[in-house]
Amino acid sequence: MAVLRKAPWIWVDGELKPWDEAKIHILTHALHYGTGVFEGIRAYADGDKLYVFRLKDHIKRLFESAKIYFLDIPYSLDDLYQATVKLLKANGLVEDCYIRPIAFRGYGYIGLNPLNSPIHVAIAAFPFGKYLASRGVRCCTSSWRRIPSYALPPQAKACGNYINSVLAKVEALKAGYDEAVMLDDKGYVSEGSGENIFIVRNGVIYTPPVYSDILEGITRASVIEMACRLGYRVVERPIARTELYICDEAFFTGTAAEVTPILSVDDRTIGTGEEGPITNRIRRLFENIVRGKIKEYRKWLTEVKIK
Ligand code: PY5
Repeated sequence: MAVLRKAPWIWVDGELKPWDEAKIHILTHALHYGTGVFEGIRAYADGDKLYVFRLKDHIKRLFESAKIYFLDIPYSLDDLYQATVKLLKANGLVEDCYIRPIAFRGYGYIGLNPLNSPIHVAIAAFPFGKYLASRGVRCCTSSWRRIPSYALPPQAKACGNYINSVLAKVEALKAGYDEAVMLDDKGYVSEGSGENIFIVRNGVIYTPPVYSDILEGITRASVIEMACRLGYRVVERPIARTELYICDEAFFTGTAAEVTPILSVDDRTIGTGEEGPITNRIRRLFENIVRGKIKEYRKWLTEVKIK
């Protein structure tokens, strides 16, 4: 069984608690009904400091997800920003980390109405390496469709949404693939189980629009900005399933996935079956940006001195 590597502290409702003491009650509303929202953030180690990638943007999205569910986070954006920095310093880890803030409805009431259950906020940060294989992944199209926003808005990063992603991910793994590509309810390409998707055709980069029921990824927005600045044309438009089979290149983006090449979809090899040149250029630029090596993108990084 895969186990997380522990860190000394977890920030819970305003205080740092030892890792093993950060616990919740069995009757936590969010455990039963998925009534929580969360974020995934990465911090990259460089000597004695960490660079947190787009920390403010992630916390802002946490508040936006919470707003959709009337989940009034009892902290300000700046409070959670400072709490994250404080946690990273307290943990003292100078290695690549994953940061997981979560706001959720706690123990109080067993009925569906969440509004009378207490709201808790926690932030965990722990050592984390690659999420998907860096050389690339083999994908299948999931038989599970991405939840349509008229049923459950994928634009909110809500805990309950992820049961849809879990169905797709497990289906892909059991069929011998690494990752699933989900279609939206109209049959257009939506996203991976936990990543946004891009394809390249004749030098132009395409990615599904928000109305294809995607999470508006922060890595996606970053890659769009980077690709435009490199001089590529980036077009947000619906993508047909068959375009995945005949495109020149395809890749996933996400906090966990970073920039990961897609090598095949439904057993159709993409391009040469290896990372394509445009994907390679974007991935390398991304890797340099997150480690603070490119001056004009330093604006995306929060530098946290650890020692
Ligand atoms: N789409 C979905 C469904 C996601 O869960 C994620 C992030 C993304 C897209 C990419 O968004 P961003 O670029 O803002 O990270 N997924 C989480 C992550 O930390 C959880 C994955 C296990 O990457």
